[in-house]
Amino acid sequence: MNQLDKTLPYDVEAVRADFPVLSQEHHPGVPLIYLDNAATSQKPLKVIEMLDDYYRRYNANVHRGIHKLSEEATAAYEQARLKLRKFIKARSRREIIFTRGTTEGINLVAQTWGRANLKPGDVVLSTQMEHHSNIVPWQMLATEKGITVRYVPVLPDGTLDMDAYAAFLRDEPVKLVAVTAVSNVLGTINPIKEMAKQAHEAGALILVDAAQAAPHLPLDVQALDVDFLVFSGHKMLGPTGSGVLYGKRELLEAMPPWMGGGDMINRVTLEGSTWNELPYKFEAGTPSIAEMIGLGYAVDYLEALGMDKVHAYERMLTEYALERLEEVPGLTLYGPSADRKGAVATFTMDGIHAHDLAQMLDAEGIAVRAGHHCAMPLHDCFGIPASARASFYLYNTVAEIDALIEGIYKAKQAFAR
Ligand code: C6P
Repeated sequence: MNQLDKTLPYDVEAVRADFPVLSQEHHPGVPLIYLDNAATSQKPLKVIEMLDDYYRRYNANVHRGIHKLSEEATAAYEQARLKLRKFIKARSRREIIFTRGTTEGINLVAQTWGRANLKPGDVVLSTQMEHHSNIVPWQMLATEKGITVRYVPVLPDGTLDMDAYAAFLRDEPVKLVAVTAVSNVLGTINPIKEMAKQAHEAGALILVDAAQAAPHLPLDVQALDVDFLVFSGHKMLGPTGSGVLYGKRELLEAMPPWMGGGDMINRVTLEGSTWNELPYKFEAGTPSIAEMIGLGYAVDYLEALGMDKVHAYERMLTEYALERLEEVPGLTLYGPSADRKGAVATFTMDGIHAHDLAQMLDAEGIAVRAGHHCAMPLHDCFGIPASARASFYLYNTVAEIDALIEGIYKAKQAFAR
């Protein structure tokens, strides 16, 4: 075993035993090495069992019934909200809006806050490293409202051009900064606290896409002083269809609702309707009940390990992976050094298309992602159509990274023939 294993902050083998999928064979006789965690994470047994228990024992709609089953489901659902509040250190449970994921959270802010507050000529300041879900909703709003979307450039080292950021805030009527905390391609950890401070000094609000941050780093929305923050449950051990929009209470109170329907109203007459209190004003219809309770269990799991430890462990893994990848002739890495990035290694190989590489790695049992990773403008910046991405999580090991490197060498040999 590698010398890194001596300094592990937790027992990785014990953690791996909690994830049934990790012990399966990917192909007959070939174990699974799952390195596509930025796309979605695997789920621990506790979350899987919780879903089973919910549907077997207390499946019911929430906030509606007065029967015991509905009360039990409602209590578990609202308990999950309290766990999520604590996880990101929000002031109040009313600031935690349950969504189906990051994409829905950003669209909610665009369609409510954006529609109500932006006027022709206003600027939404995004960045070149955003996932499409933090670009397209603003472009859609630009068409509708006559606003402009501008983008902070990415420097060759994979960090944001902070001089350009300051200049945009100084020279343009920026009303909202929409930025990712961690790039899903470069892994870059952006200086969110500083960016929030600068945005506020310029009179703008800030929305943070924490899809790649919440699973990996401790988050404190009060210390960061961000206005909105969104993330997806499925990337942090939780079920698909679960997610959170955090918003400062005074902003959420002032925003009109988005979708209309059950649960989000106070009173409905044929002449008009009034709205429910937070957070329900933004949760129309039957929500993802089992999924949100499952996300609460996922948060329990993460907190039991400790987000500081998760981050420390992943940093070790990423450092090791980058070191090993740098040694591979013909391989180009994208993004900053391990001390400034999340658990992502994105690369291209001379003479091998990313898709071919991913396919050859799959034959070795290694799951990585290839393509533009829903970040086409970022790939345009680097002048590449596609890249391969290995992304790590709390259950990956140094041995798995060694297998990845071996797999890459094998693919190189095959293509050299
Ligand atoms: N990135 C990836 O492989 P949803 O699909 O709503 O759960 O998350 C969207 C999203 C938003 N922002 C960032 C930074 C993201 O990484 C993602 C999802 C996955 O990189 C799937 S495209």
